[in-house]
Amino acid sequence: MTISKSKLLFERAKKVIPGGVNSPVRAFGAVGGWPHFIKRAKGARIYDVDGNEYIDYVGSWGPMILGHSHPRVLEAISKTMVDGLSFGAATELEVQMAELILELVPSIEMVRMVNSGTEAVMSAIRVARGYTKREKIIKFAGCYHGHADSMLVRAGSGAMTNGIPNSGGVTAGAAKDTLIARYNDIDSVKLLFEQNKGNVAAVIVEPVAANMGVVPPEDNFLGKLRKLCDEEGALLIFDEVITGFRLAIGGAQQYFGINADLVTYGKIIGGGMPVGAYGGRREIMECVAPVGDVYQAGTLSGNPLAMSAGIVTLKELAENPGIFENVNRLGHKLSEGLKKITNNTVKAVGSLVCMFMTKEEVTDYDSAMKSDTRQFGKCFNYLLNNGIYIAPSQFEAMFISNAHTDKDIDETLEK
Ligand code: KE4
Repeated sequence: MTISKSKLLFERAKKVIPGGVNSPVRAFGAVGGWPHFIKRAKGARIYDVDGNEYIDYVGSWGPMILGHSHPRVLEAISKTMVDGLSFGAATELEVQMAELILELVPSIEMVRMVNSGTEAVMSAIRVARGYTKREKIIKFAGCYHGHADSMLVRAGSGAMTNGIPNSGGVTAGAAKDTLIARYNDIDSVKLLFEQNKGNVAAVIVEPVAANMGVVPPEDNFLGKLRKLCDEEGALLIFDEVITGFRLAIGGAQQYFGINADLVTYGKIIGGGMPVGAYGGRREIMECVAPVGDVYQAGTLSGNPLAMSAGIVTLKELAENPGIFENVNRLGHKLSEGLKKITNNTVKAVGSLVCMFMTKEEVTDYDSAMKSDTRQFGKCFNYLLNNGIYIAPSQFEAMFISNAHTDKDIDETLEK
């Protein structure tokens, strides 16, 4: 396997981009070596600049549930682009996207498009505070909700991977209204509510924690959060940037049968283009400017090109419910196969899979942190050198797409 072009590109990149990457976890810092620069992708496979081919279990961190370069998505983009890329003005495509999301997710009565999951989360938090007139937000250690200041407190994903769960540059003032609970521990949430009586605007949760590895909710954790928020007059925010339109067409709300007050989206709803969204009940969303006084804006929000890619992605999923059965079945096949060949802890929910380098149970940040990240690095590089591309971090998920086949899973397990 030749990787000389990637190494040269990485040396060039480090001179002009911090760490040579536009998102930290891509730098392979946690696994050693250097990032393999990707040239193209098709279906479940990616190809680096040295011509190496990999079965791709990152899928751009979730968006590529249909597989890379899906013909219907490419066709939609090519048809839209000839009429212009972005106008900064209202377009029919934005209305179509909003109507489609409302059709697919009954709990949502209004939705606003933004350009990333981070924007969706920071906007939803602002709306929750504006609607409730309260200040505090409860999040969970190890959950990652993008890089807005107030969310970089005990954050997961790259923050956890790079050992900076509490980021530099985030002031005490920015973080003081963020309260940290333990995932799967409802008592830790109750305590925070008691200590901040009447001042918790919202609880934000990944319905399936997928940024500390994959950690499923247990013992009706989400149902208990729903009940507690109702009792305390706080909003429940499901951060479905990963789970949205992945676990089911209605996302985690459908999969677990629990409705949140606000939901954030990203990844899949852009079909690979930069798109985020947040939505919820009309009475809450009408707090958002220009109707209400909660300001949020964006130059490229709802731009036609991204909308066209997102719309056909959601339509493809809605018109082919067998996609969810297939990706969830393949996720089960992979996780059960991993359990047979290793006595490490393996967790999976639908098409999200993670093998932890620990034999102990993993239910939250502290137990996930017991994973042997050096061992993970060895596993990562062995797989990479054998044509399997997983996230360069123990604290991420393996994402399965509809382009993956049983043969891909068998090939992966045989490595
Ligand atoms: P973006 O701003 O990266 O589009 O979305 C932030 C975000 C919000 N909420 C959840 C649950 C997320 O998982 C994310 C982003 N996910 C990571 C991967 N775990 C993005 C990859 C990266 O940061 O490079």
